[in-house]
Amino acid sequence: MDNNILVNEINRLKKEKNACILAHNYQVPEVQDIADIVGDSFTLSRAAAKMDNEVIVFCGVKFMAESAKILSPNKRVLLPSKYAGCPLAECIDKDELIMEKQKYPDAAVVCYINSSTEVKAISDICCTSSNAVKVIESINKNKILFVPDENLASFIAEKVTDKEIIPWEGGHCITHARITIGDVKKAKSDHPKAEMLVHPEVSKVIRDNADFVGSTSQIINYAKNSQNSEFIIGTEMGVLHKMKNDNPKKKFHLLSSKLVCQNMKMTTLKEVHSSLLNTEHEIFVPEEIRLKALNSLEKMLEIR
Ligand code: CIZ
Repeated sequence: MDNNILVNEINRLKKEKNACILAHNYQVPEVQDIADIVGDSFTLSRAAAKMDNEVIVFCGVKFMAESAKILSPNKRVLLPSKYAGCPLAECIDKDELIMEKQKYPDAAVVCYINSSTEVKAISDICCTSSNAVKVIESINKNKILFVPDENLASFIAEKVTDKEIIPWEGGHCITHARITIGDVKKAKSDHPKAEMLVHPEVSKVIRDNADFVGSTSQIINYAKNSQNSEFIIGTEMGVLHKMKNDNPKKKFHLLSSKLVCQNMKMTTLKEVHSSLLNTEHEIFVPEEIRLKALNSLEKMLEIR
């Protein structure tokens, strides 16, 4: 089936099944284009909780679809590509977190949304890259065990100086970790007038060379509101689609051609179509774990 036919079929099936499509900012352009909402995991989690469709097709990776299911247990949540996982979310499991918690019994436990449902279930509160600083500031303990992204942990530690942030060592996003200082030097020398905008999942040395550090949505908004007309973008290439659409007169350069997340690219129009047609691949979360993970997600959603 060619793409036009697939798009028509997807739209027909959406109506027939009372479904909505949510797509992460890192999805391929054609999947972003058929989505009802495109955003970061914070925006999409909130949207999933509010939508009254019976079916949510979550174009992203597994932990995102699971978060939608945790927040919307009565809806069918479908992940079009069943192999779309997140290596960062797999950096720590429940047993490792239990052991880490025993080392720091007086610390509050904050998990990044890029974590498994089991890890969310034994954390005090969850956060995303757009609200991490606010979430940490809201906690009335001075010691925070932060899992699993150590780069985001070090970014937060620079912003919230009155708390001790204990990172989970070795936890990082393999896509953002590919960027080297050599990539930064090359991009800056190729585009000397450009502002460099990066995600907090990059390492400190890259972050220290940036003009702005933020989540995907914050990077997209920054570029829209900036007076500058040229940008070097240090996050997964999927964000460029919206940025270019929103700002046809501005120029965007990917910091490195290595900024491609293979897991995010697994979802194609074909998978979305097949997911809607055959109800593939439905996400299930055992109720007992769901309720515990819900607690950490809801606490996050209460923070403005
Ligand atoms: O929070 C998210 O959705 C991720 C993984 C990145 C971002 O900044 O949007």
